[in-house]
Amino acid sequence: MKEEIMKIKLNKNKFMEDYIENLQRITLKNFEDTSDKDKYFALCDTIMERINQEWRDCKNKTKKTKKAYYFSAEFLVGRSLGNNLINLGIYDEVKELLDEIDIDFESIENFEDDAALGNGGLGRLAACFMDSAASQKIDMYGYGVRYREGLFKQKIENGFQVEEGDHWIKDGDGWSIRVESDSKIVKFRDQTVKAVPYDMPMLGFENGQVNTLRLWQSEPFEEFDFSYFNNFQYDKAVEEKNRAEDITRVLYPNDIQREGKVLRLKQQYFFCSASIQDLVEKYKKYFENDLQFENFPKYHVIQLNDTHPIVAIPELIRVLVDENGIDFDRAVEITKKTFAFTNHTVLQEALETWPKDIMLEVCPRCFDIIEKINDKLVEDFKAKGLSEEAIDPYRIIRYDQIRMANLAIVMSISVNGVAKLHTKILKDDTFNHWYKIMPEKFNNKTNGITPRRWLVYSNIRLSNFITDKLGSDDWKYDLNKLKELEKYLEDDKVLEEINQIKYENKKDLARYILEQENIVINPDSIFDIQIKRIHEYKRQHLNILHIINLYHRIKKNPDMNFYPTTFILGGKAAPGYFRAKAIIKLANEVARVINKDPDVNKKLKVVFIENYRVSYGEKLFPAADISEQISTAGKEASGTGNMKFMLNGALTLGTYDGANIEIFEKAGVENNYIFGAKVEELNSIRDSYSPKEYYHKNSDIKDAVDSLVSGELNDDNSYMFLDIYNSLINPQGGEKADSYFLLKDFEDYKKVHEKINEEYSDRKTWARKALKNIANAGYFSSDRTILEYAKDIWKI
Ligand code: GFP
Repeated sequence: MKEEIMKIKLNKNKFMEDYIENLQRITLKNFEDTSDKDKYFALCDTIMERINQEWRDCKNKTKKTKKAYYFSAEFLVGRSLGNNLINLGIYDEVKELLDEIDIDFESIENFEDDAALGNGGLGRLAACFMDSAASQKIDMYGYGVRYREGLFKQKIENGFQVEEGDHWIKDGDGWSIRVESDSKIVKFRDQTVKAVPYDMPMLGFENGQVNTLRLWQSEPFEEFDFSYFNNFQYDKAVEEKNRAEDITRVLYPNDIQREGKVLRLKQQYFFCSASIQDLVEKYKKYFENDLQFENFPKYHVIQLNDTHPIVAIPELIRVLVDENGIDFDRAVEITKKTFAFTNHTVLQEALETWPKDIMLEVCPRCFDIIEKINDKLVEDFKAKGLSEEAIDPYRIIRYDQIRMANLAIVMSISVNGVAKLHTKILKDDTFNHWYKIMPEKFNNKTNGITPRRWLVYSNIRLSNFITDKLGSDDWKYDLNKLKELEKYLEDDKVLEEINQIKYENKKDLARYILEQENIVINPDSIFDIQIKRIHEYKRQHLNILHIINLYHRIKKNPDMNFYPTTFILGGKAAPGYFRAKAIIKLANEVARVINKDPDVNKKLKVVFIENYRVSYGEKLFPAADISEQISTAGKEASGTGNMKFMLNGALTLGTYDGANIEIFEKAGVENNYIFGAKVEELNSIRDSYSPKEYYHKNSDIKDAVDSLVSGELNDDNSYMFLDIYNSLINPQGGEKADSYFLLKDFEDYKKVHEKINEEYSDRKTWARKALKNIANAGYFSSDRTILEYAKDIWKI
């Protein structure tokens, strides 16, 4: 790999000349009069110019080879500037050059809004895969949606989450090229729109490869209706334009009501249809003289990132049959060889189903096609002698609901989970009926993260340390090389350095948190961090309940032996998810009470960071001592934050869940903190579990749970804390009490915290454990994951 490196050569004088010229050209101003924002955009421009030739070469060089297409409704890219410079191998040089003309890189970097085109793990995984595919020279195109508004911006007002729009491209978009000439027409039953592609370059790490992420934007054919306008009907004149633009206006439109559901399916169909048309059109062009659609799967493999893009399956059949005259059965056979499906969760609510009437309203022809596939499936089962009842779990359409996962499983070459345990659960439980009849399709691809963004870029100190200790930066190309760091496990000086790096990172984070949240935190305390989407199964409320009880214990016993700890939480709640919002309010309220209490606030601090996002994560992961990964066993498919923490030398405090298990395997259980019931145990007690028993038997649990309703914590009459209380021990309306087993795991969680608190003071042993984690994080590189997809599934 190293031999192939072709750092984009930086002719420093030319670069600066171009940069200043671009800056003046795009602003029509003299250098002195330009703003920091101008400077940011001019830098994007200059870099885009530099890579343009490589990009075109990559797009054109390999037309007649098999490529992978990653279809995903989410790409949580974050910021691109720093990462692109790292991947081009010119980060330090450009920083220095800017410095010479008094431009502070960090301040202009802050003008880049995160491209938050995703919710969490699934979307961020897609972004890591784009980075890794390019870095491994795998030809992989991403296809998705160019939402005008990304994931909402989270404001915390009086402890409550308030959502604000996130118009991330309002000032421009330095990293996309609008390729008007590749626009497509997408037809819905009631509306026809133009899909315009915006291409973003995905740069390989110092290897000259530039892949493409193509995001589609929905536009009208006419900007406005002249005759309405002329007749003073101004709203009416732009009605069609607004309807077209609504389709890609916002990520995850609220879909509590039917209109929202229709819009969501429209988004899915919109980007899938445009992408499929794009592929088929190009195929016809390149294979003009040798056009056989039977060969389509030889050149294309489409990886479906969860259920959202599954409608691409009937869409390919539609395009083949209706627009290219292929016979239906042949089209089905071709399609079956083209798709592969990744599942990311076993939570039933996330396995999408579409009501028949909604699909008929959005894309009726897709419904016809799905119905035919379903009929054939049912017929085949009947021919094999299966009863109606035995066929039920396999049906794609049942009670007028279209079960998208079933469609994907029937129509794909591969079905994969995203961590060992998750894949096992898919096989043994969620999709067991399918696994029994087509075991060969099922496989595991444990997730990964890109070490470029999550270490080289975001933790420069640690990155330099590793290069220094290993004598080269080969590890950036092959993360398994980190293993060699183990030779320093007994080297006191090196262990001291590890602690020092962490300490410096913690000081940086403390400064940032002071700036952003106006809270003073002590870098000498333990930084215990839980950052992720807020969801009951992720159990942020277990963390908070524990903090409440800890607070009470310190209050009662001020001399208790306790290493000062800062608990940091962050994450967004889905706008319609009341209880997740209650958890945010609770975190903020607990922080308020504790942080203002002079009896404890030297020992205990709690911070709920506002608007957690990729670029905030880049500051948090490098500074963590403890990585909280405390989901109910069996519920977190993989997790990827856990990997980012590990790579940055935090120890995992986690349950036996998702990829935590593999982290423990690689880094050693003794170097992490494991607690809680395993999935087998939870399965065996599910019906008999009584959280009340735990509540009555354990005074700490009672103490924490009661504080939700004792008046000590104020939820401003929102009844949010009562709702959490009820969910745990006093369930309402048929809900099961404590379905995520917080009270069952509480005591164990408390004990493991005590252990951490005690062991942290042995700084040398701690550093050794951190080093063990870093040295064994190589497996969790998304380079490894993407190579597995390429080899096992895509065969490219
Ligand atoms: C989902 C799953 C995670 C998994 C990611 C990526 O992400 O366990 O790591 O997909 O496969 F739940 P979230 O929606 O939880 O962020």
